[in-house]
Amino acid sequence: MVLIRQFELRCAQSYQQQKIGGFCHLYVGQEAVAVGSIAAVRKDDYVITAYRDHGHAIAKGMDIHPLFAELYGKKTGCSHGKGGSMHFFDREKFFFGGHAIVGAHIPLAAGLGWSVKYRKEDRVVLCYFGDGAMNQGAFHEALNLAGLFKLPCIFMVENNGYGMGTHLHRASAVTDLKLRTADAYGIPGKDVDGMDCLAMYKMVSSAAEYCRQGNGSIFLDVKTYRYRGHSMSDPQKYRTREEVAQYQQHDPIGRMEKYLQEKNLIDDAKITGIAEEIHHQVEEAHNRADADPYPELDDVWTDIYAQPYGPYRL
Ligand SMILES: Cc1ncc(C[n+]2csc(CCOP(=O)(O)OP(=O)(O)O)c2C)c(N)n1
Ligand SMILES: [Mg+2]
Repeated sequence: MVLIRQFELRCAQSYQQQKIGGFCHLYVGQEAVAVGSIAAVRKDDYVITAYRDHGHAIAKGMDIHPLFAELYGKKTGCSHGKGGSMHFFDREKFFFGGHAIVGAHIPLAAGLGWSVKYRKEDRVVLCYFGDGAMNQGAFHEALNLAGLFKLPCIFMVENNGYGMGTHLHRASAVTDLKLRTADAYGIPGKDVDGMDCLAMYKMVSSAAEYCRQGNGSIFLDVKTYRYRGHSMSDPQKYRTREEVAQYQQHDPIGRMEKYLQEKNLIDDAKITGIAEEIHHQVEEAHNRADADPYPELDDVWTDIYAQPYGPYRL
């Protein structure tokens, strides 16, 4: 969680220095969701998410150098510098993105679930999306099929209360989100505190067990909060500073530190040591990515079709 937090604070700085092109949506405040849930499953389980994807990529074990490089549009980026912040991807680590179109990856998660079932594997698919995505048609189409075919998917809404500047209560007729999947698609749902890493870990551990036993999908309404704006260019006029400060009192990193201190598993020196070590790691990766080369002009033709230069250019 500390690595994700520091990586993203560096991103914010780099964005202001105009090193990052395009959109950049920070995950600050939501770290416990990705970390607690991904720690609860195996390395060969699938993870797929939307555009607020930095935390999931890091929690899934991606090295931060190719992530910085991707943000800076460099050839060494995980998507060769052509995807940017919203399109982190690592097939070998079973991290299937990073998707910019709201709700569009949820059918892909169902597809991954279908492949697991077809191959008779016991993997699970962790699929994350925002509260705004739950009103997209793609969400409903995907959950209908996941419910029908009993696909091994854990669908997690990272319910941070807002879709851009619109509060959930102004966008959804039914705001107890788990009610929307149980009766409609036969997918049972639970609420979970997304500011609590251990709560996430426990909930996803049992959900994964449920899926691996062939019982079908699970839906989790994960209550969380983003401290930063929707993207880097959000003036945040739709909420007060007091509201943000209230959630920051339940900060997932602070809560974990307190828990570990109460159990005598960590002390102040160790906490400072972790922060310093991660600071060096982040600076080193950033500097390396900053010095890396941009893609060649010819790279504009690659990564479009399965064939290196596509069917039209041999
Ligand atoms: C199909 C589609 N419509 C609109 C947008 C523009 N858009 C980008 S993010 C967003 C809000 C989504 O909010 P939510 O799903 O709650 O995710 P959060 O940003 O809170 O993580 C919108 C409307 C888009 N990317 N795709
Ligand atoms: Mg949201």
